[in-house]
Amino acid sequence: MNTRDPFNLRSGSTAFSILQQSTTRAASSAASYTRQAGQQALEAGKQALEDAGLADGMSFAVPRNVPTFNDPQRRYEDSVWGSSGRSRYAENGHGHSGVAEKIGGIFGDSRKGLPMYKDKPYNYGASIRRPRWFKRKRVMGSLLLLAFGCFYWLGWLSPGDGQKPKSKAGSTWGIFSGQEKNVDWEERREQVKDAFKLSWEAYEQHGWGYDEFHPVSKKGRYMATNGLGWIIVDALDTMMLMNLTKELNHAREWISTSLSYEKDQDVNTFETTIRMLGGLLSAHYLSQILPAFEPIGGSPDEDLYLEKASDLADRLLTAYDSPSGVPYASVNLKTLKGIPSHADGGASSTAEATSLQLEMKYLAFLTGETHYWEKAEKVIEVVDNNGAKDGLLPIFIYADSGTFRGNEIRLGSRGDSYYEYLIKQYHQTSKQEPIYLDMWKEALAGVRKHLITYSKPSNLTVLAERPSGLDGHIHPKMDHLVCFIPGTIALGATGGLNTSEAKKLSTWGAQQEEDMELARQLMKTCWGMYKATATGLAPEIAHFNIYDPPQMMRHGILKSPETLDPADDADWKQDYVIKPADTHNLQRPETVESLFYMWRITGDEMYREWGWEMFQSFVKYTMVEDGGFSSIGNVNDIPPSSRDNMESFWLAETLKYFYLLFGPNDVLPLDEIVLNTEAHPLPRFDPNRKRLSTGWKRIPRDANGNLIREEKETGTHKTTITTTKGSAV
Ligand code: DMJ
Repeated sequence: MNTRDPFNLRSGSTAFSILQQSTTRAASSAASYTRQAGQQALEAGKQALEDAGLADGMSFAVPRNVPTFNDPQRRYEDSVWGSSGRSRYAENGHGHSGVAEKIGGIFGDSRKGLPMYKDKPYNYGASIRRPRWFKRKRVMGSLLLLAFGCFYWLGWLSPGDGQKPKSKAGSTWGIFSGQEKNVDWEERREQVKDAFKLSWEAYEQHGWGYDEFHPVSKKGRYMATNGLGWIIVDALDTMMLMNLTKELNHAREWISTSLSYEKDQDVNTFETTIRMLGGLLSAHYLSQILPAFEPIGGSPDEDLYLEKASDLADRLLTAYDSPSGVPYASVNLKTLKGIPSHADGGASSTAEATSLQLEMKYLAFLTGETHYWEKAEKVIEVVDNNGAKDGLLPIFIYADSGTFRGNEIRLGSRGDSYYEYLIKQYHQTSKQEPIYLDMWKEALAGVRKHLITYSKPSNLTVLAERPSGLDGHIHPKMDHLVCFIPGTIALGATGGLNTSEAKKLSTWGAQQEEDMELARQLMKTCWGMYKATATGLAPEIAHFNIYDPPQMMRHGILKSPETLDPADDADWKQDYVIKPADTHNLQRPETVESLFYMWRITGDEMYREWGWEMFQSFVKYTMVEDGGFSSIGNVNDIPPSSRDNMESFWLAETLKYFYLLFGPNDVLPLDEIVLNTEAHPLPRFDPNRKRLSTGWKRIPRDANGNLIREEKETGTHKTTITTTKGSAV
């Protein structure tokens, strides 16, 4: 039985009311916090200026001493994340952590006295490199400190006096935004951490080592003898970001002593790659750049994460040994044999076959082993050589022939992450592989042309499906899975920069503006999937009422309401149709994932507020009373029935994205990393440093998008191969 109850679920009050109270508390304390923090910033700023010999002539005197707090956890966070350190309230609610102390971590030696992680530096040169955002901390710290002091001096950080904030929420950017609206985002972020801790504690207590966890029945299940680390490995990097050292040590010990991939077990090639390989690689990456997790030499398993990753990747790579190079759906970890899918005529899912590249390419970069790179990129070449029209791919592909099965097109299940990995591959290799940008642009243009339609009566933007190919009818359905797309479109438009920076680039233009608008509209539709239900949680799938004939985006853009009216009888709710089979919620991450990108990229605080509403709904309706969180059966039932299952992506993705959404923007800057499709952060790198480069070229297309192949016999004569035909609608 869990004893911790941060959301006070067991007190008789609802979690929601407790959250409301804590929100109010946080808001009222924000005023005194900002005043005190501003004062401390000035003190620290003066100290810094004095240290630099610049403070002569300042007309005011401030005490040189600032409060000191000795909690090691707080010292760690303050120093690791620099400007990102949250305010740490003392037990009695007073005595906020000094900004100066946080900034001390930037200026001073942050390593002393840190909780050390028993590992050693990994000696592949590239991986030891600190990312730019880490190196920039001192400079950023100085600038932020001065800016903070100035804002305080100008009275902009004085919400306690009842004055309105001086700038609009929509234009906010960075650490001050929450304070302007009296919202303590750090407090909210801390609540996400509490939700993670509750989930983890329940798992540790009742499901430790199991790959599945059922928090209501308090049981677990192995997917293979003694487990594959499905939940533990997937959660590693979230624990690192949250600095949960005790929990992380336990996980690491289990990986070191209990995890073996030498198992006569069939596993799904894609899921094992994105969750396990991705989880190990990101744990390796973060352990290189976060001081508290930096490896220390000498222990027998000093390169634990990377060794496990290489071992696993070698096994997974045998799935690619098909006649075409497209991986089989599954692979046996011991016999090293690829296994065709038992369904779908043996075809692999297209998304699954094409969302393995970020992981394999990073491993190739780390180890210098080019075969990881070559096998993964070969898949994309084979897929692209099918010449799918307008960059939109059928959702099944045969591993034996490398050709598509059927012509069903969607960006939901089985289609989704193919598109995501196009733009992310371009970013991962620091824009050295324009081929993937080309493919991304083609696909996004295809989406606009064939898949974007409008709902009625409110003209919400819908990314629909084409179950019979581009010539067939449009099916106005969106899996929740599609909701990764607003964030990915925004990421593609700005490269991960916020729009104010991206707009200064020569590459910015009308297309990027249009892309951002499409991202905003789709974000609203995904948000509506939550707002339209009784619990405030999205169903697994939403259908839409659309016009007859469908109003396609290519016929003209329709205007929708700026905001979604929360009233029960609001018109826009008629646009959504939730079918009985689709009412469950698996605590999926895609919408909060997109909110995170949209917040970082636009700086519009509305996206954070939407995320906060969502988070409260998750707490209210998916928390299990005596421990953990579970997916639910029906988003329109109050209270909803529990499905008694906690997916690993709840820890790996959903809570991580909430945590990042409510946290500071300098943690994992989007222009320096890529997140794999399971939310595992990997660094961007220059492939030339390891002599890695794109090993293929696209077959040219004619004006209609058909492949132009050169006939081998003559070597000169060109033949147009007509591929899938255009759309009829
Ligand atoms: C995750 O495993 C990944 O995000 C994947 O791309 C899609 N499905 C789940 C989450 O919904």
